[in-house]
Order: sequence, then structure tokens, then C-alpha cells
Amino acid sequence: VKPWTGTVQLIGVPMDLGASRRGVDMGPSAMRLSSLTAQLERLGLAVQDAGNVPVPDRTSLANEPRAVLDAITEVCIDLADRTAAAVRAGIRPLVLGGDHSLAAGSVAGTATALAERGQRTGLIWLDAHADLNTPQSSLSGNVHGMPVAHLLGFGHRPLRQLSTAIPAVSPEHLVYVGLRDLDDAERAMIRELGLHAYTMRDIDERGLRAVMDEAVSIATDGTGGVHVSCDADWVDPAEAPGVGTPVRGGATLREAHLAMEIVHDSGAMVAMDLVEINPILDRQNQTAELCAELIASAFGRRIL
Ligand code: 6HN
Ligand code: MN
Ligand code: MN
Ligand code: MN
Repeated sequence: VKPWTGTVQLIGVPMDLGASRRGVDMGPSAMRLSSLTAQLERLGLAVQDAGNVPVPDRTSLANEPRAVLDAITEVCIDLADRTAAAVRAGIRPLVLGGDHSLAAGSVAGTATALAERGQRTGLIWLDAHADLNTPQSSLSGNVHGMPVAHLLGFGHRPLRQLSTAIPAVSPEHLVYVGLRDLDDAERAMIRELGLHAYTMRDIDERGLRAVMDEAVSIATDGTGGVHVSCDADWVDPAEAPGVGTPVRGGATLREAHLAMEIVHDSGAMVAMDLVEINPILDRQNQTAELCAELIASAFGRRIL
């Protein structure tokens, strides 16, 4: 295990180019207005706020899929550089979204930094969705449904080549937890690639502890560390209403905390994304506040 400096770097990505519903670009502000920094500091961590990655305004782009893909790719190039620099320095990046397309950049950055040490990257994807579409397979055209495909080396060439390690993540080092809303093409791809995928049914039947223990061992087997990409919609919308694409039947508050606690106990988390918070759909910032508490659990908060 790498000796981490005890510093966490907040990187905001106020991007909603990858989603059809507006509003997730305000996620980083909502997170900064939550108790996030105070909670991390209470854990004895130093918090550096690196500000936001510049994101072009939606209205400034040509209204065509290629222009949107290219704009997202530019943001992801910048984010990958910043994420890699932090990981290289022994600082853990905490990327605040923004729509989930940003993970094509953040995870690529982690993969670049670990590749410099001769290591591969484990990826735990906490989400109701698999985000495994390509521009060809997508039914919605929304790029936030595509980051995992690009990290595995499929899709739009510039967006799948952001890491010096290509693909950024090998299929056997990826593990999904919390899936409950898949497109047919995604289901087929999960089968074809033999991806490790734990659905809500697995959590119902086997319990979160067993599922998460396996997820950690898959993501740490043969890797130098784990990037945890958390879509706020993996939590049940009763607890987390402020998300762009809510799906009933998600993780409970306690399951979500336990998952984060198990991530912390693994000692393997090198970077984290917290994405898809939509303040427009939220109630009094409760989703951002919940996410701040979950992040604190992932970084070592304990009840006793
Ligand atoms: N997310 N599979 C759907 C699509 O449009 O491709 C939903 C994607 C949701 C993406 O929540 O990050
Ligand atoms: Mn999702
Ligand atoms: Mn393996
Ligand atoms: Mn997602």
C-alpha cells in the first residue's frame, strides 16, 4: 500500500453536457455548500480545493452529437491530467460532478498514474446504470451513459485514449455494484465481456457485506489501487431525490454507508468520483449532504 499524504483534493467538474436533463452542472456547488470539507477535516485529513475544471456552456456548442462528444473529451483530457497529477503526488482526488461522462477522464488519470508504477487500476462502479453504451449502441445519445465503455477501450476514439494505459481498465478489474436499469446492448456487453456485475437482486439475496467483500477482492486482485466511481443514483431515490436519472429500488442509507466503510477498510481507494447530483431536483440540499456523509465513510469516518 502506497503511503498516502493524508491529503484529499477536491476537483469540481460542473458539466451537464452528457445528460439530457439540465442541472447536474450545479453539483460541485451543492457539494461545496454541504458539510463535506468539515467532515473530511474532522477525520484529520487535509482538504485542498483545486477549484473547477472549465466546462464550455451548452449553448455555445453546435447542436450535434459530435460537437458534444468533442467538448466532453476536452474536459476529460483536462480532468485526466489533474487526477493523474494528484495520484502521482500521493494525494487522493475527490472528483465532484457533474454528469458521469467525466469518469472517462478521472479514471483514465488514475490509470495513467498507476501505470507509471507498472500497475493496473481496479474500478468499483456504484450505480443504478452500467454506463456501458457506445455512441453506436446508445438509445438516448447521452454521453453519461457511455464512460465505462470508453474506459474499457470501446467507442469514440479520442475519448477512449485518454490514458497512457489502454484500455484504462481491463474488464476483469471492473466491478459493478447496485445495477437495476440496463439497456439491452449493455446486458449483452456484460455477458460478452464476462464483466463482474452485482445487481440489486444480488444485494437483496446475499446482503451488501458479501457483495462488497467480493467487489473489493475483484478490484484489488492484480491492481495497484481502486478508483471508486459513485453515481448518486445508486442510492434509493427516497434518500437521494436530487439525481438526474432516479430509479426506484436502490441501496438503502445503511447499505450505502456500509459499502463506503468496506471501501475504506480495504485501504485500496486511490481516487473517488461523486457524480450526478442535481440540485434542481433536490430538497434543501439533502442529496449533497447525504453524499458528503457517504464520502466521509469512504475516507474513514466511524461511529465508534
Ligand atoms: N447515468 N442507459 C441510459 C442511457 O441513456 O444510456 C441511462 C444512462 C444513465 C447514466 O446515470 O450516469
Ligand atoms: Mn446512474
Ligand atoms: Mn481477477
Ligand atoms: Mn452513472
